[in-house]
Amino acid sequence: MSLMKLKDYNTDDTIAAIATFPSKSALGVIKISGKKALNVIHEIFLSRQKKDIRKVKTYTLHYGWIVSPIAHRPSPFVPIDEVLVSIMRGPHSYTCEDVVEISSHGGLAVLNKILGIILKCGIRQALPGEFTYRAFLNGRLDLLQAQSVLNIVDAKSDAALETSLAQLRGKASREINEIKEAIKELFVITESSINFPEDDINIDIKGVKQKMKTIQAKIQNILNLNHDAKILKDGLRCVICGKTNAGKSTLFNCLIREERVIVSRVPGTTRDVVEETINVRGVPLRIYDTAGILEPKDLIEKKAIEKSSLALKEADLAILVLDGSKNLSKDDTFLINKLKEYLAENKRPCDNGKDVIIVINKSDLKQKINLSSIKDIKCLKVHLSALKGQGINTLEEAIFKTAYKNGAKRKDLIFLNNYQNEILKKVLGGVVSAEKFLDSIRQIDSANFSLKMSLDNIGKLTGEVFCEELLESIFSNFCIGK
Ligand SMILES: Nc1nc2c(ncn2[C@@H]2O[C@H](COP(=O)(O)OP(=O)(O)OP(=O)(O)O)[C@@H](O)[C@H]2O)c(=O)[nH]1
Ligand SMILES: [Mg+2]
Repeated sequence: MSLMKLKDYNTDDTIAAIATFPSKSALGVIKISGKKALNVIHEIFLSRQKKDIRKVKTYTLHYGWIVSPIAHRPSPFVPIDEVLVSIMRGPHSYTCEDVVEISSHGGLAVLNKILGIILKCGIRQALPGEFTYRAFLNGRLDLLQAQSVLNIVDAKSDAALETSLAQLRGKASREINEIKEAIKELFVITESSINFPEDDINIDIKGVKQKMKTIQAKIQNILNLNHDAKILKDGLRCVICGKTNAGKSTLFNCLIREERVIVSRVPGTTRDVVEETINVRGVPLRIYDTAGILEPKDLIEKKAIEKSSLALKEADLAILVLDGSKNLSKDDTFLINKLKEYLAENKRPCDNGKDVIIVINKSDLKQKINLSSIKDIKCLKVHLSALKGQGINTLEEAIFKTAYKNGAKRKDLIFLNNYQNEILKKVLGGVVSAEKFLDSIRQIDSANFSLKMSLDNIGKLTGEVFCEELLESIFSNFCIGK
């Protein structure tokens, strides 16, 4: 989809678009919005009851024919299609402008012909998301609600739909606004102290810091909710990694309940990264089997390592498979250290990084593995036998717990796009720094500045602060006609 530029969304124009999927279907809908909407429909519509469509009441439905514009109309007229026209006058319409919807027969030819006639009357074809953009500009929706409109159209499951509808009804907006008000209150407190000499500053630092902690927790909660919502929408990318012969492919087959990939005693069996999508207790899991080779002997192995590393890098969840019947090798240690690095990165404030589960496989054999070096890794550890299928339930439970940080209560989830998520992390970052600055009263102006940045960023989320990139990131992903 092409990325639209905001400057192309000229709000003075009247716009029109086919709103339904233009293919063989019973009905099709064309929408027109803007100042000229009623005049245009007057030009091209013949009401069966000979009404002047410009004068009818709002929220009314009219039967008749689409015909050539008055100036070019042959007599007797030639109908282009038999239609129903609905009239919704601004400001009580989707865009808050005058809106006309034409319900015609479905099908590419009919819809294109009607749209063509409308465009001939000096109306512009709408750009992606332009109707919703106008609804936003005219104050009917805020940006979080606009994003939810996109998610409703995109929803592929009941759960995703339920979440998006809650957001459209303003759930996320209310939470973000509460956070904004709380930050504003602290901003005002710090602002009032900036120009005073240190000794005269009389604010309850402990109380303010406590409030900052509460705000941080609330923002982190929204980031977590978005993390879960993303999983619900796009699935969780889960990579099985581990040295050769650890039993990755056996585990992969076991989880997908199919002999999908080759398993063998020969080290280096798997070369290509293989992907399957499964459902683990309601978690849509995109699961990847990877190669265990770490030192390439030829070009193919080199490629295999590259592909596996990339898959691991992009994963939301890494399952490290260790062979419990053997001592840890240097390959195991290499991978353990790599995952430790990932987990350390997660500790940065506001990060929703990679999760890790460690599987100690081959529990049906005598166990020789020394677990002391993984004792301090904070993640779930599961003993199982992929060969016998013993312990797979425990692993599935661990996947569910790790995936849904909030237990996947659908109606509580919040969908943000990547750009919104990044901005919310900046809001959090600002409050975290402000709190640190307050360790010293001398730095109260820095704390105040950090809060100002947080306020600016949260304003971008609600749409009060203009942010072109954010608007484009939302509206350019819409389809034309919405
Ligand atoms: N006893 C026992 N053997 C297992 C278990 N899981 C895997 N194996 C055996 O271990 C060997 C290697 O298994 P794979 O699943 O191919 O191992 P892999 O990690 O995919 O290996 P590469 O693809 O070479 O990286 C095979 O002979 C499997 O049958 C297990 O739980 N118990
Ligand atoms: Mg394999």
